[in-house]
Amino acid sequence: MILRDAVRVLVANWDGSHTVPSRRLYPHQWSWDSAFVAIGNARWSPRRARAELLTLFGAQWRDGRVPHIVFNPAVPEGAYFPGPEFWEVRAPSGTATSGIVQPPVHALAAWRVHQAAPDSPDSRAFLSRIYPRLVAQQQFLRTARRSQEGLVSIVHPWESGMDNSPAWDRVLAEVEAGPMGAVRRDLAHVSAEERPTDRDYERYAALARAYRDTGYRRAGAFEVECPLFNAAYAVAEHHLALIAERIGCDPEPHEQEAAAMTSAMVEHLYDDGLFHARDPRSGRLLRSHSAAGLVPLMLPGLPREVASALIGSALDRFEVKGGLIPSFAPGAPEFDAARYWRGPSWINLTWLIWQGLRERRPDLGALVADGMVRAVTHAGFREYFDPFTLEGHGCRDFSWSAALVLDIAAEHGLDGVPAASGQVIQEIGRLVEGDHVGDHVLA
Ligand code: 2M8
Repeated sequence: MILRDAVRVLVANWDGSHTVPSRRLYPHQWSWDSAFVAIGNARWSPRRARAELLTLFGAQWRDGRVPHIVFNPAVPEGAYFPGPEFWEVRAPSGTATSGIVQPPVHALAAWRVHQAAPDSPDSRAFLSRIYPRLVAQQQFLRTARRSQEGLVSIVHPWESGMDNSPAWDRVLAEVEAGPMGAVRRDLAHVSAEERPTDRDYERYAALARAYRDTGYRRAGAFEVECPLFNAAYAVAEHHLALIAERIGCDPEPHEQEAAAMTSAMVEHLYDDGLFHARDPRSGRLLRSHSAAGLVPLMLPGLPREVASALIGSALDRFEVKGGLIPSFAPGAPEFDAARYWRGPSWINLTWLIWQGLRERRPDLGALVADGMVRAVTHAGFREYFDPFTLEGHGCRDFSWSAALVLDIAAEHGLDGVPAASGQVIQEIGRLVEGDHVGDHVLA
């Protein structure tokens, strides 16, 4: 049964205080993966979900940045490239980390984790503990990454989470690719046709090295304002407002910040039915057909006509009626149904767009929720899926695919049975494993 199997994947990928995205391909803790994992774990073990986020924020830097990878010292250097020796940096806690970030979906996750057990004193204490850290995470982006137009930029394709999206091709083509200086570990686990090319990897390594050599301060050849990243930032402010209210702080500044970001996005990133990335240096829009451009549907303050146009694009350009949302529009020449972020459907990206769709178009929301469940039922908890055949790609037993299905089951139901929610998942969690985890992190 799908829910039991999902919990099993999450239990198998748990490392005592956090969850690895995949045992073999990604053997450390990743930033936005942990947020999605916490959203799913909250459904059967709020305790474990709280530990997941607190472990990640335990590696937060003094400037507020939350590194995109927190390295597990027990895992050998050669297990993942680029590992700690490449990044050459430690968090104040002493833990080795990377020096770049990922989309800030963590305030949303923290609120969901709280909502799973809203009356528990542990849950309230968790909110009070994590709130200042989430605020510092946003503060880092405002201080280090904000342009005059009020948008925040990313300095590496890995920061987008959608690493080799065709949306980055033009900017990446300008990056001088030196030798990688290491052996790629990913190809030992996943077929080369489903991963970025060597050329991509050389450029990723060159960009990360250049940023590292400025002390992780100055952007190099890659600096873009990504619609997914900026939408995540605004959504974070909305959730910080909810959290602030709950713990007796002032929600108003967060609401204002969310509204300001929403307006800046509409003014500078929106064009003709889709949000696009922008080059902050030239002010030019980097038009593409990336599904990142649909993620702003999550913004509650989006003007109605913009939301309707996005839904139109979801239907026409992304063929959302099929149930799964491709990461890149199938009609575009760069579309590739099997290669990493160049076309396949990902559960986390589809889930984010689903958040915006289900409020505005419950019929499409239901279709997409069923689509995600159908994909994992057909192919297992794969990393990504062919949007049309549902064939699974990338690694197996992938954490966020498992976690978010638990959330979908709780919110939407499974096989048209809404009662799949709540208690059933908790019961399965209890059967699969006891809840005595992460005590050292929560203490
Ligand atoms: C992928 O990215 C990493 C680099 O961060 C990689 O390819 O090695 C992306 O899908 C990213 O979004 C994700 O967080 C990470 C771990 O699942 O894997």
